[in-house]
Amino acid sequence: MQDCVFCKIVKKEIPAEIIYEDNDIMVFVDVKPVAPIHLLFIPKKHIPTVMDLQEEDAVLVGKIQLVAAKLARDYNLEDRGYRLVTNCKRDAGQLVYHIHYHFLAGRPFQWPPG
Ligand code: D5M
Repeated sequence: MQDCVFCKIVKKEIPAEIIYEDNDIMVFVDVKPVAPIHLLFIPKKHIPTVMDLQEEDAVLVGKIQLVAAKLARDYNLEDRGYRLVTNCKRDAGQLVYHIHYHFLAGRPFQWPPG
């Protein structure tokens, strides 16, 4: 999508600190980190929100979960763990309308979130 900042990162039109990339997904460092490790997992395909996911995207979403767990091991988070969250639309605070999962780690997180 032409005006989507994350599509521009996928196309390498704007820079990002890319941590992982394959045919379907990309992982890069969030520019406004709220944790010592704050990565964004995105599908390369432009999908505005998780409510726009189709049946055919099930494998894609599962893959994001699996790559997150793999990267967690790479970051030696076996003991401490991590949080993987997605904000869907206004009340959740979604600012970028291209699905992204925040991977947060390196400090304890509260529940429920604010
Ligand atoms: O979170 C959107 C997130 O996207 C927010 O944490 C900042 C991040 N962001 C925005 N632009 C960029 C670029 N260009 N690189 C890296 N990270 C970026 P939301 O869940 O929509 O509120």
